[in-house]
Amino acid sequence: MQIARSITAVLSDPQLDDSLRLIAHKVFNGERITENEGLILFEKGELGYLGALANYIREKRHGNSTFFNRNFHIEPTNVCIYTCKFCSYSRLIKQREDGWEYTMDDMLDIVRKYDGQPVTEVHLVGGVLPQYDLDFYTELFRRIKAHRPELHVKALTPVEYHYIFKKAKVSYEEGMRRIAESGVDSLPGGGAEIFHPEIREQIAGDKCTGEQWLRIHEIWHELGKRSNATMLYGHIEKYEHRIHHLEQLRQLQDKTGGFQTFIPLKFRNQDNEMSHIPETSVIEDLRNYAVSRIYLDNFDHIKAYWPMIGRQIAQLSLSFGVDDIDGTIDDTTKIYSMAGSEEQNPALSTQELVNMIRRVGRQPIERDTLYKVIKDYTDEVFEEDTAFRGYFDLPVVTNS
Ligand code: V47
Ligand code: SF4
Repeated sequence: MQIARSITAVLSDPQLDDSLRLIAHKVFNGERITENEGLILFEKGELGYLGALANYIREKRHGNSTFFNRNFHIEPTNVCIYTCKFCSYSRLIKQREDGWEYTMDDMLDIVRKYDGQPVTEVHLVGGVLPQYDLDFYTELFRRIKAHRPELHVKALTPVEYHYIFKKAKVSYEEGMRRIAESGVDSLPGGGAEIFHPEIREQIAGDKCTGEQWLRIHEIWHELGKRSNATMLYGHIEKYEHRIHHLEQLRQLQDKTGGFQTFIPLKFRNQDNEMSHIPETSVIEDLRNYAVSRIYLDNFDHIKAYWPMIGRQIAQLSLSFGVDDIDGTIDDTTKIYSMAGSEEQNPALSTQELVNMIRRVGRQPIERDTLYKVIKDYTDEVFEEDTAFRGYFDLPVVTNS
């Protein structure tokens, strides 16, 4: 299913710029594009052109399949020793009475709340505080696994790992080995922001560097484990910084093959120190998904994270290179509602996710975190589903 042009229509367009035609030929032939060509795509590629190329790759890899999972988040705290300028969620230690700080029992209670429910993944990430150290987290992961061994634990980013390993005086290698032993199954993609030091310094200067982020993922991959990667875009970075970021990821993926999914994260500007910067347009968001799909030829999946981008753009993105829209979430994350996302209480039932995917002509597939297919919902009929009628678009069900 295509919203716009096909790659063959693009290739036969007599008006097409020569450099864009060359790139389209490369994509059609399955060849890798260079950094300079990536930059050309960002600078000159209009939406229809980029969509045609990205959709060609997406359908070659996955056909119409569109992946989602059943998950929930645990955010241990929103108090943080760091001061990232884009963060709407965190509170400084001196304002800690405005935030929350869960104990280990609080977090185990959240896990227990899902007993008997068919969730497959817990995504655990939050602020950085001294009491959440290596011993605390390894104990927490062990106890989660002891309670529910089959629940996939996707936890913490190099931002936390760098901090807790330094505090425990262990090397990254030793630290990641202990983390794997304690039950963490995979790493989420957070904390990547923008790797380029000139930009990172200005927006997230006091936390781990881009190089450290990449090194921790590399060590994790060497242990035979998988992880995701993100990029925070649409603030003070330029296209060249986005390409630099994508290039670092592509190089590491060539080396290890350990990344599963790339998740572009649109900067949301409510209540943070960068609120004066306007947010990107929907067209720029779709262009960014498309260039990411084209550039990262060694990544299997591109994800649109619906609590951040909103359900409707997530649906549109499925024609611009995206094949995954994350999961049910169950209103367990505050990062994006506090930053101004239209999704103020993010929660979707399986039925709602399935219908979102069907309404844009794609096939809904429930996956586990490692992309093993749990269920193909293509022909599923929901008894209570009175809303869905073929491919007509309907107002998205809201949970407010
Ligand atoms: O690293 C914080 C971002 C990330 C804002 O791996 C913001 O499956 C936009 O990484 N505007 C954490 N973004 C979330 C994350 C993630 C989300 C969903 C799925 C996965 C996965 C990973 O959120 C942070 C930061 O880049 N963030 N504040 C903001 N105002
Ligand atoms: Fe802390 Fe993460 Fe917010 Fe940065 S983005 S201030 S590390 S919670």
